[in-house]
Amino acid sequence: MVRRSAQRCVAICLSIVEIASSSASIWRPARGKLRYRLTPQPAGLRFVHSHVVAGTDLHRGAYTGQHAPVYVEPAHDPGRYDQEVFLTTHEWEPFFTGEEMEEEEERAEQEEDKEKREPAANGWEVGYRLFSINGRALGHGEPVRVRQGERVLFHILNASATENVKLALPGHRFLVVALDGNLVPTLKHVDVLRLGAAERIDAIVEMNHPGVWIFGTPRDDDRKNGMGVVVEYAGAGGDPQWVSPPRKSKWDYTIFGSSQPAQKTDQVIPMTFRKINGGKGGFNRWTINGKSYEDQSAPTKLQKGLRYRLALDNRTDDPHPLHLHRNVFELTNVDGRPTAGVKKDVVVIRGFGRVDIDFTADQPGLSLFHCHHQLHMDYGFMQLFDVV
Ligand SMILES: [Cu+2]
Repeated sequence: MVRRSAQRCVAICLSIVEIASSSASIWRPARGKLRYRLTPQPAGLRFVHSHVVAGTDLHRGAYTGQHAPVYVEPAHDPGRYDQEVFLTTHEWEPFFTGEEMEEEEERAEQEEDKEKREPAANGWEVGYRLFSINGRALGHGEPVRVRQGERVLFHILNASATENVKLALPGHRFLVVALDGNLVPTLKHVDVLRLGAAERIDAIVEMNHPGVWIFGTPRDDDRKNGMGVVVEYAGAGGDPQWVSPPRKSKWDYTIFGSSQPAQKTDQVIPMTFRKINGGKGGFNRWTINGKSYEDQSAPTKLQKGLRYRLALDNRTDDPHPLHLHRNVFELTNVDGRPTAGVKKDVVVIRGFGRVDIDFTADQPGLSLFHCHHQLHMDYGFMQLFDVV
């Protein structure tokens, strides 16, 4: 039984702000008001959301609608687009289920790792009845209105508590220009976008395929339950059309990387993630280097100014959207593929995957590292760093 607290926490994941609290989070009393000042930086697409612990209560924290995208406009913007459109995905009416919610494709990738699965039965997962973009189920909001020949800059945020999402727009490709608000070194076209919980993508679409289309998830059930928005060309009519994207459109962060080698690091910190299966009707617990958050005796100390590599090793069959507060990190290796220059604050590590992320410890004080999947975070998947 988790008791409802009279407090609410709103996390400011807006930017690298120095707020006199451990993880750039602020508490305010129920029905209270809070005013604070900050210098918006760095430029790019950011995410404000509740960081309250939900535990067994699916009406708290990131399960709720307490979220918003925030766009810090760059001081200099070449403006190579005709209009900007903000899209935020979210799921509603969550429920506990015994079924694993992973995607078919990810499950197939993990077939070979099956023998590594823990023997105890998997604990509760979270499913949803309704899906939305910008708070409306597909067909219930205003369409995105475009004209042929326009370049539309989409700012997309996955504000899910637990879900990774894929999005496609039939007949169109996305030119990805920024990930988590940070410009990518190599602009690339993709057919399908993938966003882990809390990830953001800025992508330009050239409107060169007139019609009325569904911009939505390729997962048929989720799209039918609302995960989509209509894109309508001026002068086009009829029902919105959906066409499944090409089958082999695998998401790969490294295609956006630079060919330059990554900067040298001063120290490597291995972080191994494991799951203690909760069994039928129980909750899985999560450990980092053998310890859940509540069993970690002290924050991991980092020395100010040094460049660190977190060598992330996922020994579980679930993908995890891993987030480090108050910092922007650089991806330097994804499942054995070296890369550089892709700067993010959330990275999805696939089941049994390995990712290296580098950052300079230039934010003094405490910063929280955690899985952005609410159920994982609430059941131990967190660790504090302390830059001294
Ligand atoms: Cu996780």
